[in-house]
Amino acid sequence: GMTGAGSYNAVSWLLDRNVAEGRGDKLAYTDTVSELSYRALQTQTCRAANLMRRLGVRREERVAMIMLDTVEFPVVFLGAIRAGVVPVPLNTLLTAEQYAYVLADCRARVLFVSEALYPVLKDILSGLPDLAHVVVSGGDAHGHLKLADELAQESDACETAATHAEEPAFWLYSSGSTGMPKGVRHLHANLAATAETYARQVLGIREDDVVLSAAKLFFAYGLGNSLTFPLSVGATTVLNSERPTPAVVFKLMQRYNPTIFCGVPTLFAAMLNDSALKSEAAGSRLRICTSAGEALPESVGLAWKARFGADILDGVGSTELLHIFLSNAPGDIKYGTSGKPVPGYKVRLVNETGTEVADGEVGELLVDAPSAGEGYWNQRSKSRATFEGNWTRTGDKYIRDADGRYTFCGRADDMFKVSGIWVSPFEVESALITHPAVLEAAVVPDADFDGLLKPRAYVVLREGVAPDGLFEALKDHVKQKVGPWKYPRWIEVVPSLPKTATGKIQRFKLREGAQ
Ligand code: 3SK
Repeated sequence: GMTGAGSYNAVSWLLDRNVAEGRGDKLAYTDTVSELSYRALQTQTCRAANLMRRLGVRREERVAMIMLDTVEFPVVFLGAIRAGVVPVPLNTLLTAEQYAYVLADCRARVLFVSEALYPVLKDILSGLPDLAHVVVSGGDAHGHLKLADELAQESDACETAATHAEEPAFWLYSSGSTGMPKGVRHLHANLAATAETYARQVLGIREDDVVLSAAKLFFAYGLGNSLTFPLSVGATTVLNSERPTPAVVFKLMQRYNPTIFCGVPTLFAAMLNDSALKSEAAGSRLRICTSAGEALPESVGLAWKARFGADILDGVGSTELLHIFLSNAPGDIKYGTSGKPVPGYKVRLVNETGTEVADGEVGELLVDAPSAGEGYWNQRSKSRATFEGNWTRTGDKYIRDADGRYTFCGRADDMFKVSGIWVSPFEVESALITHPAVLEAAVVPDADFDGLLKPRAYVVLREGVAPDGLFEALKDHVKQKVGPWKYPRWIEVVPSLPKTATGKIQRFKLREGAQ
């Protein structure tokens, strides 16, 4: 077993097993520039583990990663875990101040950084007393160590640390809707827990799959899609270091013909609207797609299925729980819902007093997850508020129907009452985007002349739409779709919506602007 006194290192299970079972020559990764077979990935991670030790990093210490999605990412991430060192992959889009906070918070001993991302860091590195080395991947090393040169000095032979299944293997920072990011400590056993539940039993990933994920490896969603899941079955992963625009994704689809594509709703919608969609070859081998980050509108799921013949499995996960715990399943899809609990996960909907609510009533979603993080680093009260024994609070409001399917109603703190009746911003947004003029929408409460809360909408229009007479049409549209009191009293056209790193709309930012 994975628990108890015996040792368990996630890299033995995820990676070494592939070589032991005869998949050494199979392609594990391509990033359009470099390729790594399973055997090459095994030896490179051994070199990386040796490098960690040579640089003086001890077991349980953290190394930070600010790296683009290239083949060096799995080498450093799995190399650290092999050495019993704890990698902390960080969002590649943070500001210098956010990096200064997070690097100090996790006390990184070594920072692995892609050369293209170095400029934002150069002024903060001297203010980090725990940081002993910077290792730069690709291009100029800027006076620091160069990853390729350092790996080249190391031996292919290494010792895999005899870690415990229940010790922290890596951390992920959770952005949340407010406050500084919090470091979630994830255990060695958590990787296999997501692979054996969602990936195997819902997604049905197989050895012959070729996976392409728009979500990057530093996100929990991308880490599962592009590392845990494909390695767990010996499949092949295409990594994309660029921003995943429709044009970039279509080009990769044409070149590599993935069988699984993992996207987010905004991207699926943008791809369906893009002129590159006409390229016939793209997506011809797709057998299934996944969506997370925010709820997938029904219209997008149906249009995608009609164009590509592949379903999108909409699911919900979190950084705290590592991957998806509620999902639609092949052959059991209801677009517009988040589906049912993933096998191995239990969910509950509770009211403010902690009592379970009946079908058809809104409650906060709690999850009993085999892949839950151990807690937030150095955040006792936030850990206690989120990780309640076996149950993890998600902060998401859901409703369950008689078939046991769950539908998203908004963040616990985004709901508001109009005329004494709860309004889910998400419900009004969903109605707005069924109007042909609207690409995206966000709804927040705002006070009217009488100081009473009413919905205010921010909309991103589709290309070429003229706003004349549009606002009245949108108000009527919402009244008809979801009820007369829910229509947005004010509508503003914006070029884009503020979103978290995982694609969730940051309504709190819009609320601050509104009130
Ligand atoms: O945003 C999600 O639904 C998600 C899915 C998988 C892993 C992590 C997250 C945040």
